[in-house]
Amino acid sequence: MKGIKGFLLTLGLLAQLGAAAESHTDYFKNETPEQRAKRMEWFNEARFGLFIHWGVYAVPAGEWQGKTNYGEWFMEETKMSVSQYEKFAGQFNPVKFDAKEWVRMARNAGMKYIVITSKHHDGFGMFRSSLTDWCIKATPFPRDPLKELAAACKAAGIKLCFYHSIMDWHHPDWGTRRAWNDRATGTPDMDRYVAFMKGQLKELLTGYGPIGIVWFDGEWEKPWTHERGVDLYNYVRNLQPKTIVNNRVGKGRSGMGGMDKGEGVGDYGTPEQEIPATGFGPGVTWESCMTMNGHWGYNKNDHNWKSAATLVRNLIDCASKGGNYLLNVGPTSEGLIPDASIERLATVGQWMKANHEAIYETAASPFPKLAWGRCTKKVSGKETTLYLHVFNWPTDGKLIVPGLKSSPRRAYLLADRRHQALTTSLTADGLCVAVPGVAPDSISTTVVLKLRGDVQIEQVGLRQAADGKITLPANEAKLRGSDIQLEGHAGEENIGYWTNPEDSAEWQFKVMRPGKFEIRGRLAAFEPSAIEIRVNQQRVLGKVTPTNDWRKFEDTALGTIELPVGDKVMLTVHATREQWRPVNLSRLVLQPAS
Ligand code: FHN
Repeated sequence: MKGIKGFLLTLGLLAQLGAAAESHTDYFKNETPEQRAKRMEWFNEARFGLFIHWGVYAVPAGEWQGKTNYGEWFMEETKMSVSQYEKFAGQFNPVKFDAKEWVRMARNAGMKYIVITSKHHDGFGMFRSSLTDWCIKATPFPRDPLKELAAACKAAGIKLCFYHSIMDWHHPDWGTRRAWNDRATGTPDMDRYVAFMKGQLKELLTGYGPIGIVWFDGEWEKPWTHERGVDLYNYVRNLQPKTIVNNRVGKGRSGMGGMDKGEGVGDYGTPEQEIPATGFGPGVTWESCMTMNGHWGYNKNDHNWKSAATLVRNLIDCASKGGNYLLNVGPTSEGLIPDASIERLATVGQWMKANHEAIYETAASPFPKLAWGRCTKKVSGKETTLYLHVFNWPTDGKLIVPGLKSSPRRAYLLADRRHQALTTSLTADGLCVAVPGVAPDSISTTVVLKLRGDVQIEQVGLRQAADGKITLPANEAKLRGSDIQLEGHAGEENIGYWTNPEDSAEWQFKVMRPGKFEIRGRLAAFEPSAIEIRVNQQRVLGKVTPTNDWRKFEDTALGTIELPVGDKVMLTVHATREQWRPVNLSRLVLQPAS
């Protein structure tokens, strides 16, 4: 691309930026918590957004020279020369792109905002930039997709947001120049790069209407610093004071967990491809972004799609921990969203149609953990509404809300238009809600509790249920060791990565009626294996039959064991040392032996 022209453009830019710098407010330092809370309100209420990774990397669609696992990191992973990669622009012609259709699909899925890649790490601008030719102008596509999305979002009341990569493999001035950047000349100059980036951000924040979030990424390389992050944060906020900026503008983010360690910049944390085990308490805002299959950008060979049920449960899981869910699609170079994504968003939308009240404008669950699902909460005046999201429906029709000591004035199924009253009773275990024998919604059924005044919740650990059964779910286990860890999606968690036979799992629970118990385990494995269950001196060896799929769990009888009465009975599960074959364990159920 033409150097001198670029240089002069940047010089012109520097002058403009000088001008822009005059009216500069240091939001990073001076914004009050109240002002921030007001600005973040829509985001905290929205809970659900669409992420769109779209760019020229959609042209090879993840495939090159026999390899099929590429995505938006195509240029970096193939080390293709920049001059060759630029040719993909000539093949990027999204004639089937329909902004209204994309926005309609997002809105019908229950999403309140859209975050689209205005520029990803390959530096390609998905808009008509006057600062470079390495943008949509280099394609045969005569339109500006971001302009059309801005109009469609405005018409539909959806917030448009821009993902923008700080790292730029294409720009000659990005500090860590790639050896395969055969277009770049001279010595990289980060100040000049930042001036260029600011110039494009000015185009994006002055030419496309109000932008809800500037979603930065690619901040991890050395050339980017905390100071540059603070400066960029303020620069963006001065262009659009109401906009929200994620924490990837600074250097505070600690890995995929996404939350800041030490000094951070930005308005909220960004876990990626994972949902935090617990929330971070009121006032800590976060948003978990996730792919629907294994790639962010379009990959025509990736059919490893999550189920719609998993996507709904992830959304509920995030909301129950006080966070947002940003779900990704990777459109094709023709401008189409993959059918598998469209189908899943439609199913999520059906669930949201009946249950959105239990997601939007809710706060985190008052219960540390719930074996059968999750909970979200709303408080208005003296009334507290608890939304119980039931993934694992009680086959005995008794839904126990552990530790809840307050009786609701009303209980009903949210999806039941007549809100027919459900009977409730207070038991030693907590509130018991009498529910239908079969789950009205297999993905997640919402039970609503309307409570007056202060809600009394006693922190109760695991305990023997009224029917004598003791359920030990994976997400209540204390895991000991190097590899063993909790994995899986909300409501489908299991103990996994159990490769080290030294690792173990333990539960503590209350037994009121001691005696002999049959042990049943829900397990998955690839080879025959065995686990050892211990209570005090007892050792029970449970044989595990292969299910040939780590996600395929089967109930297995593992033997019997004596349980004493006690508040903190400890049961541990160990690998059998000789010839240990890893297993996945989703729960143990101890049933009084007949
Ligand atoms: O490298 C990017 C990746 O391509 C994708 O954009 C994700 C989305 O959050 N972020 C980075 C990886 O952490």
